[in-house]
Amino acid sequence: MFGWSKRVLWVDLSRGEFREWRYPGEMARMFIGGRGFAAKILWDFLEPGADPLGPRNLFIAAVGPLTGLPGPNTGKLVVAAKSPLTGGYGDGNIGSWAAVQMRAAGWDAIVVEGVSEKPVVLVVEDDRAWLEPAEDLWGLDAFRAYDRLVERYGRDAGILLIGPAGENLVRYATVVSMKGRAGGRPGIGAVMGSKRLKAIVVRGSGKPELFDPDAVMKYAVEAIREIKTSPNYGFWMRQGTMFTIEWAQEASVLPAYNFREAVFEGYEGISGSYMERIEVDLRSCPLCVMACGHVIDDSEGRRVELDYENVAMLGSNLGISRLEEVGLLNRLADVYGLDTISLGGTLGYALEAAERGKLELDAGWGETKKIARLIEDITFRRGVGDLLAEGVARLSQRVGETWYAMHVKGLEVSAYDCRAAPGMALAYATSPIGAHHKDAWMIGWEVQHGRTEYNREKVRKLIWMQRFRGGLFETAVACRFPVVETGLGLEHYVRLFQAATGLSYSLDDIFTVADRVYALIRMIWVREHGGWSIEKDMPPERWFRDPLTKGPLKGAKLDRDRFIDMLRMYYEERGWAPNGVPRPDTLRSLGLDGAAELAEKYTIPR
Ligand code: PTT
Repeated sequence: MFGWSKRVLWVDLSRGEFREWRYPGEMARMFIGGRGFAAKILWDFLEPGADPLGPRNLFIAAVGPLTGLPGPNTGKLVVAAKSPLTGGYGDGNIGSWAAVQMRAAGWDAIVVEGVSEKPVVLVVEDDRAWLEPAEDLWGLDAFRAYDRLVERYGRDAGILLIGPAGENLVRYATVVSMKGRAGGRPGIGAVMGSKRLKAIVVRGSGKPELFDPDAVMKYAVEAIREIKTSPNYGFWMRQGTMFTIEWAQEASVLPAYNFREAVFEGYEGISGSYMERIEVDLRSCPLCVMACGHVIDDSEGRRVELDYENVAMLGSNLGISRLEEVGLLNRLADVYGLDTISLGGTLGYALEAAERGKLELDAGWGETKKIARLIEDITFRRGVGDLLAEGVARLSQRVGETWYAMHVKGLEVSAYDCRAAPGMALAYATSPIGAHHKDAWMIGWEVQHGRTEYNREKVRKLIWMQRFRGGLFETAVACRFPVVETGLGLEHYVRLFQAATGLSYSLDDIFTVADRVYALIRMIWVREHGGWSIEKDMPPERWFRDPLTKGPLKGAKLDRDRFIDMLRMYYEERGWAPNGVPRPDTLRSLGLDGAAELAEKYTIPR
């Protein structure tokens, strides 16, 4: 079988045991890799009800058949586990040399279970794997630890690691890579921390076996040429995702003051245009031709890589209008290993609760230095920081006011206000990990094609996005930016997939895999929750309750009944029951017979 090594490295930290699992070819054909493998492994091997921060949870790093190919932008891997933040399925997609090295070492996935007695580094070199003590690294921030690991294992080593937030089990701690790449928003870094796994270091000397290597090279070169000649390429290279600040302000979707408003008076100071003036460097993931890592010096004169989500959630959402100051908060998140989006959502809620007299906090809107101190308190779980380390859902329950806690299923929403964007609200509601934008960036489409409609056209568009963004890119595992930012056609990926694997899958076949993966992930949530109901998929109450009071969309809010109608349409289109559980016949038609048996118990009649 080409395109896959068909080998998973399985590590039990409690026993100090390693084994190679040669999985059946059927698994590759049905789930492709990345998120698909993570879902399949969690479904088959995770003990239902396992404590996400206990020994039975499984940490998974998985590549796909496109990972590490000559291009375009294939230096990516998926990290996944049962999430300590949401209690459901959690994953993230991270740019890392570890992705390229895993393929060179011939592992399609690494699964880690158990808990080590002492902090360790898992070292993988081709076929061999072993543990090394990491007491000297434990407690170090992610950048210092990264430098030490590079000294020890070499510049070309693939390294995934955690910062102190992961060690201290902050529920939205991420996995970090390459000083400024972070992935696994729903606390996948905390899962590593709970296992006392400070880092994974991978090196390989081989090459993935491909069906037609010449065709792979030819298609990769063609795709790269098309990206570089796209009309948007020049602007993209200048601003990357940071162009979105000005766009979001204009479209009235930029989160401000914990999503109280969707325009921000100080947006110019945190914009992509301002960034262009102070930029000092540009960084990228391995094998990337679209470098999105725009680097500035923060207010303390230290280098930091910026992205729209980080800047909106730690900038306008907290009332901060100086990019260098936002950069400081962004850098703290990177060195401590905290997810910027969940951090911004949790801090935003805390500032608002404090303003309302419901929480004692020594910080207010725009007070960067005090907020920076709070971020340290969160990381080390000191004082009120310990409560904020639990994420916004738990925090809001403790405070006793939940309607302005901006999350879905416990995952804080990314940086798009949805009062006048029901399609984007539906994207958050139905994302397989909680409120994240990666599976469907409906907001761009809605701003162009109509914001007020709640209709089936939007539902279908959303599912199409989920199929290619959350399906193709998260299972075959490559960066989606070439398609979504420069308009590269999806057919490039189908050709690459065919040339790499020898399987004659069409785009529709890949979309069927995507549907299978979505249904299985939903069944993981159903199994963990002991059933499902439509309320669990609802967006934050604030968007239904508090209209915007400023900007061109003043007065806008979501309509609950019409939103519920649209959510039901979504279930229908996916072949799921009105309570959001996939129907047994849908699951069987996707080859998920085991999941169908469980669904019999929880599904409700049409
Ligand atoms: C992603 C989420 C995003 S989405 C951003 S900015 W973005 C935030 N980045 C963080 C960061 O930085 N530091 C930090 N401490 N926390 C952060 N949390 C946030 O995490 C990222 C790029 C980006 S930048 C995006 S959209 C695209 N995402 C892709 C994806 O999800 N899948 C895919 N196949 N291709 C993608 N390409 C793009 O990659 P999560 P990264 Mg990310 C500093 O991790 O959990 O998926 O959440 O990983 O390597 O930094 O690449 O405007």
